[in-house]
Amino acid sequence: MPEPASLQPIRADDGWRVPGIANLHSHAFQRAMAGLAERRTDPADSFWTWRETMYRFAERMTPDALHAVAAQVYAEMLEAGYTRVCEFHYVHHRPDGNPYDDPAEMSLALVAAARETGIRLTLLPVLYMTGGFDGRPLSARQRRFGHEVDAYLRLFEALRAREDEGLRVGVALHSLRAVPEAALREVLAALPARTPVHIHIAEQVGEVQDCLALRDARPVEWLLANAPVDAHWTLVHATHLDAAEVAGIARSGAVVALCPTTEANLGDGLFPLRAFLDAGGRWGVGSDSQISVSPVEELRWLEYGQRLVTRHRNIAVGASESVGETLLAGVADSAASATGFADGDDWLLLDAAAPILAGATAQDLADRWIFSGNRPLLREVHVAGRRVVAEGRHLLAEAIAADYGATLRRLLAA
Ligand code: NGQ
Ligand code: ZN
Repeated sequence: MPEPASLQPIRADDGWRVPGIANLHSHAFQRAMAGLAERRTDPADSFWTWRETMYRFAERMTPDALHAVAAQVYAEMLEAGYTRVCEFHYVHHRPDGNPYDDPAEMSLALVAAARETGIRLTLLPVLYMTGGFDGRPLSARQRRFGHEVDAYLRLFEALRAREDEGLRVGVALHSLRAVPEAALREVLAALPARTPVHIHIAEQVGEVQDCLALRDARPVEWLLANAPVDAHWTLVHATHLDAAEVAGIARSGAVVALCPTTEANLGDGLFPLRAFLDAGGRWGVGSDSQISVSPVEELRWLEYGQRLVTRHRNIAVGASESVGETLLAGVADSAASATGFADGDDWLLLDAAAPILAGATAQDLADRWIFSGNRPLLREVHVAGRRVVAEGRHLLAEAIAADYGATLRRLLAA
């Protein structure tokens, strides 16, 4: 694995230079429903009732709409300091479940949006086959997500043929709920070495219970015993872990993708961060449902969640006593293996003239950036030698927002 770019912030004439941040988990289309699932639909609202609302939004997505929504959210990601994004993409087919003439059409809408905005895209077409651990068929609303293994591998290969300096293609298994054991083995056996593999795992207590009932093991326990989990794997929301699972993930070298704002929004539960750090575990963050598109907010809440339950301060520390430095080192360390992109020369320029950074030094910059204020401090963002954000704004922000606005009004009227 290549060495990560230097983490030391560099003071330049016009600001502080820091490395770009990898977004390890995104469902771009969910940007269109951010803030629109905050009304009670049931006295016992939960992740599962939210999911029904989410499915209704997914149903409205067309290739053009997905392109407009993804361009908006990718531009927002760049403005916030994410320079690579892992897109966990499962809205593949027409709403009735039939493939588009080109089965890659929805995927290509995401590729086009990434290219326009300049973000590096790790596209993870999702394998989604069943509606639960019991193998029940997909519901009507899930049908546009589904593939048989052969068709899935054809999609994967077609996308992989397009890889270039801005695009990597990996594999996503939606979850153990959605991918039967035989299919999991068949897909893994067909992959080229070093393909990034991502999976949703153990986000909800309900899925831990179902997995125990049907497979006699907890999801992470089952996965570690039945799949060749290594540093190319990313376990998304490994929220519910026992001590053996914490140690097992750390030993495997896999990365855990944590999405603290989404996990809070959906009422998932709290990841055992301190135990995982003690075990030497690797982790990164993701914007997931896009209710927040800000690595600063994800990192802040990763730490704050721990403070609230332990009633202590400064939990995420390691080689450094600084929480900000430890958090930024964590996301930098996992980025290359989770995204498949070497740590390149992507960098951010923080506004040295911002009052929040008055008198800053290389030693306190990370803590000030992550733990104070609400105004984005980014002036510029550079990806692969191209400046894509200037004075805090994506260079195409206006046109992209106009297209997004028109698209959203259409979607909401439908
Ligand atoms: C998703 N999102 O695929 O968008 C999931 C919800 C599921 C998160 N897990 C659906 N945050 O897990 O079945
Ligand atoms: Zn997800």
